[in-house]
Amino acid sequence: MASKFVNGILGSSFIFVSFQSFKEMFNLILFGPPGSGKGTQSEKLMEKYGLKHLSTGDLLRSEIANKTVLGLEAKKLMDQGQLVPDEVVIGMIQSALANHPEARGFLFDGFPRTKAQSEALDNLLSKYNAAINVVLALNVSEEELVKRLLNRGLTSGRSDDSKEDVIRARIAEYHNKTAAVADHYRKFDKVVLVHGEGTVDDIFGALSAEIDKRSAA
Ligand code: B4P
Repeated sequence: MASKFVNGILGSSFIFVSFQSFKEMFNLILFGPPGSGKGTQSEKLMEKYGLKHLSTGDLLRSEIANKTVLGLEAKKLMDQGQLVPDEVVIGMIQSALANHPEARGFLFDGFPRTKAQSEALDNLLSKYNAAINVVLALNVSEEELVKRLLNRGLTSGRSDDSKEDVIRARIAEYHNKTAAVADHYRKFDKVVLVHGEGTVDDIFGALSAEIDKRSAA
């Protein structure tokens, strides 16, 4: 399955370019379980800080909308609440970084989601003399996550939001594979827990305060 995906991406959009170094970058990971508000807050943060927003969920949904081979294979996994293979999303992020040499920094939303993706991201950024500055982790209870995603499913048309068992499978996948991402960055003292329940504006205020502390330092 993974190699089929990799062939798809290598055959289509995988690009090799020479790396450009930009030392002043500020790179942020917005972290949390499905439905914790990563997409919602990313929209506001990229507008405020001028960061380039990279959402692997959006990139995958765009492949699905365009009915590419990669998108059709990804949809099968996403519809079961499973993660897409590491090689696929790492390839997408590599291309996206290479395509935005002008970026002041990146806001990674929904990536990395496994330990292997975290290590690959660190390696990619090091080629730009850059690193992750902070991981902002949204903390939301499971019942609130399920409620939000079922609610979004009423209007979004997203098949992975319409069934409670798929939503619970996504949350289980998060605990099984994605929680390791926070463990990885905790070793470097880069993880900050932010309460993710309350109004969108209050949560945005708390996230902004954490960024301001670090970007001013
Ligand atoms: P994603 O697209 O990353 O999305 P998500 O986890 O569903 O949601 P997010 O946390 O962004 O929540 P949102 O702001 O929208 O992933 C989808 C799938 O793609 C994954 O399951 C996986 O299969 C695949 N995938 C993606 N990246 C991958 C990777 N790196 N590796 C492998 N597979 C990958 O908020 C949700 C809802 O809550 C919205 O309706 C919003 O309006 C509402 N909401 C937000 N904040 C709120 C608040 N404060 N109060 C009340 N409601 C709120």
